[in-house]
Amino acid sequence: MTDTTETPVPAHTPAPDSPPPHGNWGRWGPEDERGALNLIEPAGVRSAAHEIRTGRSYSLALPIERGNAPAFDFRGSPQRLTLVSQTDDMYAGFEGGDDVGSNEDVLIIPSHNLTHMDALCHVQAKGRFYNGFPADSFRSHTGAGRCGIDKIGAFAARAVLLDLPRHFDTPHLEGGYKITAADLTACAERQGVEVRSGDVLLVRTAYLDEYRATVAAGREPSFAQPGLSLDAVDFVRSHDIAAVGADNSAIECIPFDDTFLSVHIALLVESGVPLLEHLWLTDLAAGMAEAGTYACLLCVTPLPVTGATGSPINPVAIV
Ligand code: UVW
Repeated sequence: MTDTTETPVPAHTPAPDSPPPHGNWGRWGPEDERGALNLIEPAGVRSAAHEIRTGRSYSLALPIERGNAPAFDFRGSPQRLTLVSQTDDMYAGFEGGDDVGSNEDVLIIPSHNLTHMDALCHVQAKGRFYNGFPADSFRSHTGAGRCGIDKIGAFAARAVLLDLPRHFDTPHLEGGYKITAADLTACAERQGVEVRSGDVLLVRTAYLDEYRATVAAGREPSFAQPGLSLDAVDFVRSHDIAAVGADNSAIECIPFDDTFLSVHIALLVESGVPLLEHLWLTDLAAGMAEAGTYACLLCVTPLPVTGATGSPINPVAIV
């Protein structure tokens, strides 16, 4: 883990320009680094617990191995390296250790590769992170001085799943499809689920199903992905969503809507809404359809790595 003991946290220089007009800068105070997660109220979590119907738990994480999701080349693949094994006699010399062995490994997992959470420092725009923190509060040696994943903490919340392929009666949304606010509203209405302030919004596109099937068949997956358009950001903001998750690589559609990383900028930077990416939502969607509910209790536990820009996660949804 990075040693941060000798580097002071950079002072918060107020943004020189006016804050984004529709965002959340200043809403929870000038020093806030948790953003829209502040919207999660204990009463909402209790109500989610009361909505549990079957008591079944669903992991939303992909297996951590090569080939399960697309990744930029610079991120590399996850690696499990054996550190010692029972063949290494590492306890020789310890009293009673001659007949005892153990196995240990080292895990190298890029923080933005498989199922993961983006911290609010992951993307900057015009030199600013969420709440106007300066982009140079991130340093190569120490990582994020502001808005790192360690500022998020573990959380539980009410979550709502919007299953768009089911809504549109299609196996998966097409690559590049731009999900709109109207799509999300219509899907929620059809599913009969109320979206409330402080909810985590889970958007299923079935992109990962299609990606994995394509790779398994030895074909080249398409670069294009379905995902949120800039228009859908209005749905997130108007419902005061605490975090957004999806079964694609970047929450947003690829090619990007309008400009590069436009939805990342609107959600992470302007609104302080953290992102949960490469979620496996297919088993949860089937379980919810069977249970006749699209709301659940969701527990998310990013690793508290000081200064990290994101973390692998294994979210658990209880239906
Ligand atoms: C980018 O899209 C830049 O990263 P992530 O996939 O972690 O959101």
